Amino acid sequence: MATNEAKKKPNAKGGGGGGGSKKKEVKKETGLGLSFKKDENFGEWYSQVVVSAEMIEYYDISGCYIIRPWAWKIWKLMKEFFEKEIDKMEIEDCSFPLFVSPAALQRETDHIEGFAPEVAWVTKSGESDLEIPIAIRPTSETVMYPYFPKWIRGHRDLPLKLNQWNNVVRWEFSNPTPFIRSREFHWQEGHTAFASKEEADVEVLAILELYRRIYEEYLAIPVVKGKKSEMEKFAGGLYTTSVEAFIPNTGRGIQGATSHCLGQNFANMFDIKFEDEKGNKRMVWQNSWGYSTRTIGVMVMVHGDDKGLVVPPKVASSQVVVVPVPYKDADTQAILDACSDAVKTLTEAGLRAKADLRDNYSPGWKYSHWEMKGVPLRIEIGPKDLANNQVRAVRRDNFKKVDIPMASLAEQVKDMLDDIQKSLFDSAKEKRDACIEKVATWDQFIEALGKKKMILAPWCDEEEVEKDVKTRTKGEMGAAKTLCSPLDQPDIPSGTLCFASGKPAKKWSYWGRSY
Ligand code: 87F
Repeated sequence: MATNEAKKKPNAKGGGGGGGSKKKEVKKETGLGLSFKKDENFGEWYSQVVVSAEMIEYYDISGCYIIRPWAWKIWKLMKEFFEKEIDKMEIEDCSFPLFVSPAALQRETDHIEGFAPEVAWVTKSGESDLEIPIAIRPTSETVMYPYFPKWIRGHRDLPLKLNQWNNVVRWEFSNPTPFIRSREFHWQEGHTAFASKEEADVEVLAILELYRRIYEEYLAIPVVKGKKSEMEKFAGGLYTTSVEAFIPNTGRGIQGATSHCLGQNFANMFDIKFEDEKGNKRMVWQNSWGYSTRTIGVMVMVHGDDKGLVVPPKVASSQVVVVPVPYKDADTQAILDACSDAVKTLTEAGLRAKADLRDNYSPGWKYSHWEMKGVPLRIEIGPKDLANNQVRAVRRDNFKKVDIPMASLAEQVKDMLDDIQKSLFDSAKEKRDACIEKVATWDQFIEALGKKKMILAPWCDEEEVEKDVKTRTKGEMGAAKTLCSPLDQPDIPSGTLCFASGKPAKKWSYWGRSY
């Protein structure tokens, strides 16, 4: 992806609306079109879409972005779902500080070592140096766990299940991309402690299932649930599970969210123990899990097209936009009223609908504008529609047009939105599945990698081999690595050999380049 930040500041509006002058100037030419095509220049296309759709504004610090209401609402809708679900699991929200003391941060040495270059520090207040610099949280294990021993004494204090919605800072050096890789990002981080490994194991998968549902049911993006290799797992934990999405245009996998079983590593380091029923002191079992605003970026990449963003109805800020189409001698007021009535009907039916009644933009301009913003359904009302007591609905996903009688507006729009949600998922899945290739040998692997595939291969599960694959595939496009071993494992006939080492294969694993 191109890195020239200055280039990524397209003027989305292409001129103003002409308000203010005496004679009303109606904007006809949209000037809204994208100048890059998704299939031709994916990186530039992405940068342009997020700005033109009014999701992102670039900021004067590299890797930091303003998230505008159009994108934040998507985040909010996902959050509402997730909050309800974790509430059922009796996980409680809380808020820990943004800052970490160096002492706390460095108590956990195993995993922090590799991450150290990404930690940002506050070293000054005003002109004076701080006596002890303080770190800004990159994640909150070391912020939270020092306090767990205060709250966990006996088995009755368990499980402890906390979650926080916050922002974290990781000083990324490579290729910042809005939503996908930013220096500050928003997420939820869950941190839980149990008396037994069994309870922790159950929760890891329950949370992973919620992440799958966010992607598949809300964002209409197919994902693979899987386990990370020893090399790719969170080094501080016991094992890591993830949901993995795939971007067909770039041929790259992308980690969608992670749910870790931390085992007793942190418990040992932070001395988090409890007295069991028999009076024995035991270490707790811990999990941590998170999904971030990266979800939104994956949505843009998977569904967007050459006309801009495409938002699945379940996460769309506005699911329906109603546009009046008043011809010259038409009864404009009656058309505007019909638009307001339609919005009222839809809103009362629980849908998110808006009318665009601005008189300084032409209908054509509005069509392009809302297409760019990815509104799932557009409703047009003109004189003929008014006379026939109907509206014209146009789908954003396939531009199909349907006339709907006013009398059944809400029901039919609901059905159409459900259908759009479903077909976005189906078409994304079809494209993703077409990118999956099962291979048996190294030659097949290299060939599939050249074709930007997500590769399913039998693997001996040895770290040395994984390292070897990385070295052997190094190049301009980045090395291939394991994305995950799917939880849902195909049969592995006896005698199957590892594609890379020729040793007996232990499991199927997805491989590919990744974000
Ligand atoms: C960067 C700097 C310092 C990732 C980092 O995945 C520390 C870290 O610990 C770090 N980048 N990680 C791993 C985060 C693990 C875990 N934390 C809670 C999650 C989900 C939410």
